[in-house]
Amino acid sequence: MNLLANIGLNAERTPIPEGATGALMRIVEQHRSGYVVHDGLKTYTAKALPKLRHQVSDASERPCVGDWCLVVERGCEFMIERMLPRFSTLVRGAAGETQTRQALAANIDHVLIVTGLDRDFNVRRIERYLTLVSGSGVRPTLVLTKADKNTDAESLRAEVAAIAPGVTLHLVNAKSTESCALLAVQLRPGETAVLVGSSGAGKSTLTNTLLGEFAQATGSVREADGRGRHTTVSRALLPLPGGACLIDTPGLREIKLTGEEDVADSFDDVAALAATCRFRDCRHEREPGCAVRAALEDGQLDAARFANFQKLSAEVARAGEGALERKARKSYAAEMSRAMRDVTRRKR
Ligand SMILES: Nc1nc2c(ncn2[C@@H]2O[C@H](COP(=O)(O)OP(=O)(O)OP(=O)(O)O)[C@@H](O)[C@H]2O)c(=O)[nH]1
Ligand SMILES: [Mg+2]
Ligand SMILES: [Zn+2]
Repeated sequence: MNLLANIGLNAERTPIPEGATGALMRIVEQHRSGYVVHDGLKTYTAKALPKLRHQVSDASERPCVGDWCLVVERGCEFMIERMLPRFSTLVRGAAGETQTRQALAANIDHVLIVTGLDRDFNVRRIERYLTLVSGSGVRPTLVLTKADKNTDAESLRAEVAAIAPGVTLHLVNAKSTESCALLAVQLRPGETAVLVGSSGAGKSTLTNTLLGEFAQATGSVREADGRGRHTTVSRALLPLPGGACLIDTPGLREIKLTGEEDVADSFDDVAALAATCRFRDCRHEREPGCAVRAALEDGQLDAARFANFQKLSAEVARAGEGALERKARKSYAAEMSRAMRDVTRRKR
């Protein structure tokens, strides 16, 4: 149990089911062909029982990096036989037109949203990430990298601080240990953080710096040869020397919302204004007594931020309708299987 604490186990948050068989391990890597699991001492390649991958009501319930699971040795293979409930999950809408969701990481305390102060810099994208995280109940932290390469770094930091009041913000050179020191102490022992951001933003560079002298030993992260080349191809959980765990992920091409986000949380300034509009259902178009329009007119609220708020709100609403449909289908399926069971019972 002590060893598992090194890879983030907290028995209060992840109670071990009674009568459980198998060894408790954490999924530390996820590939197309299978998983890598960690028992606190060593890693093993493992497969998951097909039912864990296919008999789930939503793709986001499939085993993913950060998950705790029970593993059994079968012949010369390790098999993930059972998943333990998650205390948190970072989910996004799966790429493409499908209405499914994809889990990016499980059992995490922190999401580090990484943006490079180069061509990657985009305040609207940061707002989108903050909105995605708002639905997960996980604490976001913003990390601006490549501060060493941008002479305007301080003013960009101020621009980001203005759209994310109350969110911790770090301006770093991801290659420098000193520059990342404040961020490093924020990753507390026993906690797990996941890095998200575009390809080339500096997630793996940051991971290597935080790993310090252990960077080479892991072999799981590679230094990029350029930016935006999708260097990292799979997600990996790495124990940091300070006792926290860090999950490095491949750059996301699409940050699709799931419908479970809380836009009022990532845009609390707009939400506060909207609460003072004369009409409760004000659409902030031509209604009299609209506090949002007034704030836009006197420059108190930035027009681009408001446009993004409208856009993201519409996306959440649309994705939410899909989620409701899924829920209805799920309860219909449960209803049917209950009815079938009743029928077979009566036959007996
Ligand atoms: N000067 C400077 N270069 C950086 C910084 N952060 C990252 N880089 C460089 O940017 C490039 C991309 O960095 P990576 O760490 O591979 O980016 P990534 O986010 O892991 O990208 P993917 O794995 O493709 O998602 C590398 O050449 C890094 O050396 C920084 O803070 N300062
Ligand atoms: Mg990478
Ligand atoms: Zn209004």
